Amino acid sequence: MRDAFYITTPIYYVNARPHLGHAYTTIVADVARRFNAMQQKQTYFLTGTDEHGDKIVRAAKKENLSPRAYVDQISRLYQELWPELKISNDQFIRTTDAAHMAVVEQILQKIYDNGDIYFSEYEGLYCFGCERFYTERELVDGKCPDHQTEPEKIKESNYFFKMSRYQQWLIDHINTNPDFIRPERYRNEVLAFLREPLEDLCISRPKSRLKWGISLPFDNNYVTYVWFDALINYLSALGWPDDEKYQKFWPAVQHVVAKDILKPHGIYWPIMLKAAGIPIYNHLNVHGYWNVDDSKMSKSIGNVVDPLNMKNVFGLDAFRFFLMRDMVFGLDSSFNQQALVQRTNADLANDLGNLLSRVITMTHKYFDGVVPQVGDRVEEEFSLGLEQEALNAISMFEKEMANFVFHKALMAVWEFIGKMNKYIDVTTPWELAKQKNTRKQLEAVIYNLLEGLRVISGLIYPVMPDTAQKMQKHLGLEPDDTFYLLGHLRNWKQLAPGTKLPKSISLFPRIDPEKLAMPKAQAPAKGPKTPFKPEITLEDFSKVDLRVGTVLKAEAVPRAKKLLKLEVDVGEIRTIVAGISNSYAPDELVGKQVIVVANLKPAKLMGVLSKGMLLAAVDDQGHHIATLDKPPARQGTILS
Ligand code: ME8
Repeated sequence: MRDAFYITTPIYYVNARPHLGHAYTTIVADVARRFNAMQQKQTYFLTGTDEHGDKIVRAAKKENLSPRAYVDQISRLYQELWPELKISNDQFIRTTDAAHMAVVEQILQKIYDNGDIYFSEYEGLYCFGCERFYTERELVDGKCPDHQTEPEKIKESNYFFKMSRYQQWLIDHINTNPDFIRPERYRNEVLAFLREPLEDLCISRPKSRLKWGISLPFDNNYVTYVWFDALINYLSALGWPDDEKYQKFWPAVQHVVAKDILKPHGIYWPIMLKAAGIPIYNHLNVHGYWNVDDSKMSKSIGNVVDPLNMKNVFGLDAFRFFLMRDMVFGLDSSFNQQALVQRTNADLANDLGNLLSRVITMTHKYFDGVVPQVGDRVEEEFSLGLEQEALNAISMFEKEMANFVFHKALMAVWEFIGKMNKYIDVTTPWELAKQKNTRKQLEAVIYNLLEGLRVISGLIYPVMPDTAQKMQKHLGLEPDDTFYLLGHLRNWKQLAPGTKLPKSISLFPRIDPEKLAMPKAQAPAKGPKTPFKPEITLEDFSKVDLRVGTVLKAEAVPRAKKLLKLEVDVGEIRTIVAGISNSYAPDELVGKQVIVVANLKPAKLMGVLSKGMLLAAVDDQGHHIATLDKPPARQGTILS
């Protein structure tokens, strides 16, 4: 039986549109799947969306949609994006799928029956953004480290999962399986966390507070905590416990996640599996964060990278290559378009593209575009170890890919590309072509180069599937999946002499950074457009007093969910209350120049008198404050 390989991405929350970070993780999983298929494993690839919980209910409310309609809308964006990025997932799971919900109930019941779930009253610090309780120790300056907001103290009766019972078991499991969590820095992080006593996990939410979730099978007054529900997707997708898929692919599973969700995957999940008597997953592969131009990607900064834009501007394979080549898996990386242009021009247009076009052009020039015959003796003499170099590159590539060290796997391929160029320089085919008696040598050299290109086309396949296929066609091969098998790539002399090759084309045209049309804005959100309002005259418009202001102070309005109280200098100091705290932390606003409607009739909001209003755009990502193209401008300047 062929070895099995099952790869998963996180199931993404449907409270935001897909961005660069989601695309990266999903491309990593796709590359890993394709690579494992090259090793002739039987593969299964799962991705999907996480659709329950408070966060989703709040996002739906903001859009004036029912949770159901809202999750359908955003989940669709993910489902439509993946084929555009050539993601080869076998399944797209949604936590609102009936089959998934049934499995969550079964597993909860199993753990409950085993005595690992108990009912208790609990008072603790709850972060509504994270939908979880925090311990004092986990807070930074008394605030949630992710949301920079102070958690609220709440008291509730809830169901708890006895994680503490399995703490020593998990430590032992990690110690005896050193690459269970990789790279090592994240394994160490989990072990460091496990040095402190593990608290039991609250796995329920009372329906009085949250209805949008999976009911606990043993108490209908509660829904399941969203993480307990979400993690089980990895099992429910395979039809646990009886389906053939489950038998085949579990526990040959590898999860891919970023560092933000290390704890649920590195601690809750293995303990949940252990408590339910289910074998533990093979590996947790954890990557770092993509920042953009060295800042955290954020809606409020407006630097969120849309993967479809990147595909449209740079081409899909250049985008995929850049992500895999530039990020050291496990560390943070900075995304910027100049680096993408440089990488594309140097590695793809120059190194790879030129090599292909050079060799194909020579084949046309010296052999009318036909793969030459090779004899045995001269071939030996003129091989100069190229076949061995190819084998070395394949071995290095295989080792690094298997360990998720993608940048090094690609470096091995590019080292071989360098060797190919050197081979051309040393054998000087143009000199061999000048003399009749070196025809046999010329045949051997061109044949070897074409073979080297065949190996390269196979090795780039997981990262750049389209380019691999284009290269195959140029080598006179019919696109065929068996072509990528590592076993085939290791066999030299696969190209059939006599095959007529198509004329060369440029694989990757050089990008001129000057001429690049970078889209500034994201693609407009799908969904119903707001109709335009009735016409007004200039006179009507001139009644609105729009002023430039600078935010001097910002703070949350106590007990208000969305309101921030701002002090804004518009030539005089005004207090303005704005409903934007879902999109902006107070600190982000201080110092910003904003546009203020200065003559709006004052209004009291949650006891605070607001004298004016900020202009902001609102879409499904939240608020985007209108500001000046070239700040600073003088406070109080009139806009016209
Ligand atoms: O956490 N750089 O969903 P989520 C790299 N629903 N990767 C990034 C990234 C960035 N800047 N931003 C996001 C959830 N990601 C849960 C998961 S799984 C059972 C439940 C990627 O939508 C990365 O993979 O917040 C990260 O772990 C994931 O998106 C978080 O996605």
